[in-house]
Amino acid sequence: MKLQYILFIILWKSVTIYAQEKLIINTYNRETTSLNGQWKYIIDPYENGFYNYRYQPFENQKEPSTSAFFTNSKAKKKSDLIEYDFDKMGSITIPGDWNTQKENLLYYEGTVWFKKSFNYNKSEKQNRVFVYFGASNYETDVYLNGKKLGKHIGGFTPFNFEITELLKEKDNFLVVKVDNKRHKDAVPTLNTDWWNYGGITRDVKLVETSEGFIQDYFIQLDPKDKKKISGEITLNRKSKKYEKVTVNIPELKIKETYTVNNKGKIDFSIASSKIKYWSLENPYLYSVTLSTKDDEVTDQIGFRTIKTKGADILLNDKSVFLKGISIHEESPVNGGRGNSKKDAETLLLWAKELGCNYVRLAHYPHNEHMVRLADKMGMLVWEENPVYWTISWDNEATFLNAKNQLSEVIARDKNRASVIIWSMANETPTSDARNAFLNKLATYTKQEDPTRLISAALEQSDYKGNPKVRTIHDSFAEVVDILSFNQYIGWYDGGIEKCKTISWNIEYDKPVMISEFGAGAKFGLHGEKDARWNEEYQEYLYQETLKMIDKVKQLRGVSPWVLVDFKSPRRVLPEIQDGWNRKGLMSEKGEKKKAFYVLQKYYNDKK
Ligand code: GCB
Repeated sequence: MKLQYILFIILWKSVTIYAQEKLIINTYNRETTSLNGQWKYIIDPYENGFYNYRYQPFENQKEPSTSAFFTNSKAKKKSDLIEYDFDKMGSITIPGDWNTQKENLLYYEGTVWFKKSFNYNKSEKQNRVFVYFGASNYETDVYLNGKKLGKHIGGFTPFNFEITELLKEKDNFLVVKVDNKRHKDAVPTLNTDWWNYGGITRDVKLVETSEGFIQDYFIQLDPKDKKKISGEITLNRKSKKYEKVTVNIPELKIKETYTVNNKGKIDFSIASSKIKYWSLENPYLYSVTLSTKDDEVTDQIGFRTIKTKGADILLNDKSVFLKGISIHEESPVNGGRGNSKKDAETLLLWAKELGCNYVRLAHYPHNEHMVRLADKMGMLVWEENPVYWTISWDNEATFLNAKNQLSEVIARDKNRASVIIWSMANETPTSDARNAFLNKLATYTKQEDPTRLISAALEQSDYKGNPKVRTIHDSFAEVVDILSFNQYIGWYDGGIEKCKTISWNIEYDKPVMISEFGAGAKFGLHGEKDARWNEEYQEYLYQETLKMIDKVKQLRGVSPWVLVDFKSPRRVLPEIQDGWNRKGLMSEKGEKKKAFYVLQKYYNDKK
């Protein structure tokens, strides 16, 4: 009985936490109203605006006290006691992390409240309106006009709430509580090697839709037949009058109308012999328009296949070597969490200059501009779930959280031709609980998207106790389509000379990818190649590592660590690190270190 009760509570908790409204995809191509700009904010380390002095949440009260910050109350009479006032507070730019905008918040981990007031006129009376967040780190509670819309957990994926009933023409106030405290059971967990930027870090917008609208679709080349475009489309409809959906790809002279089933869904498959495939040389995107009686949405979609065969990765049935680089989502030159189109463009152009045809977006989903631009540029992409190092593998809520974050990035990016790999995790220590956790994530991913490859950045180890021969000893290697692993021989594992002594025995007939290797170097620091932090050390390590990994016969890709130096509180060495992980091939200001040219040459020479 007791156990049943506990199970019920766990289930109830997980359902209440994760029962999210379904994502509206492709808000990028819809008419939206931006709520970006200046927002008022209150720093609230004790969560005084959320709990009363008995630590009971105000939102559980029938009529929340005016002390609750989400009520945005004002003293009306001189006798009123209200101990806050958003409108008298300072402003902060949204989207944007708080750490780099406010000096006193550089290391802050806790709650900040944000408030935006706005007026809104719907274009049609019966229309619906949603508020959409590109991402906000980490735990987000959203309120409109004093009423709770919902909660979102996870720092790097989009979410939305319907606000049709609460929205007024004048004086709406949207209050958002964001808490970036780290937790052992969270995803990621307490320990990472990147800055825990807090705040509303991506765009906020209002999406106005008709009563029945196209919420979601997954349109791609039929993985089994390159002469067919297939897909599914889901409507969100209040009434059954939305019955038909038209798929229009003018360039292919495709225009077909379908009737939805009782769940508001259609599945379709259309033959066409004239499809120009999306490729690295010609990243061709078709304009695909979906329409109902009064909704229309267009997307730019590339059609390609991605598979593996033995040790080969096949893009449109042709073998490809992934010339990659790992990237963190930091704004080049300006610093802080990156978000803008310009940030994406700078990073991807640097990767292109390096000779890359592929990027590993580490260690969490990056913003949508990155993948959209990769689609246009013909750059392949690895997207990663922030299951990093030591997650609470036994905790069901942690699993549901990881799964939910993964589901949101898949929902957002499943129509992007550039995205070829969903990565489950990074450097996770093997154990039964971890294996079960990752297996469940992989099974779920294959169900959601059977058209892409699965991987995870694993770790290597000695082969049968011999430190000179390295292998992968991890049962998750059986599950992945691409066998990726990180290795730091010459940096964390001995000196550079060691690279010359290592050989590999990897017994899988799968493509192998080295998802990380690297060395720290401070831009402008020159000297002996055996002295750490010199650019020459990093240069030499790249030379020796590339020779060493070329001995892996199944090697089909590399994404060294990392394109640009990035901020990390773990990196405290004065005069060298000063809060920066220095493994970038470029400094945080975009200056190229010597190793940049080593990798560039390797990629340029590689077939
Ligand atoms: C790793 C991690 C990465 C770190 C890097 C380092 O293996 O995957 O997140 O930043 O090493 O610099 O130590």
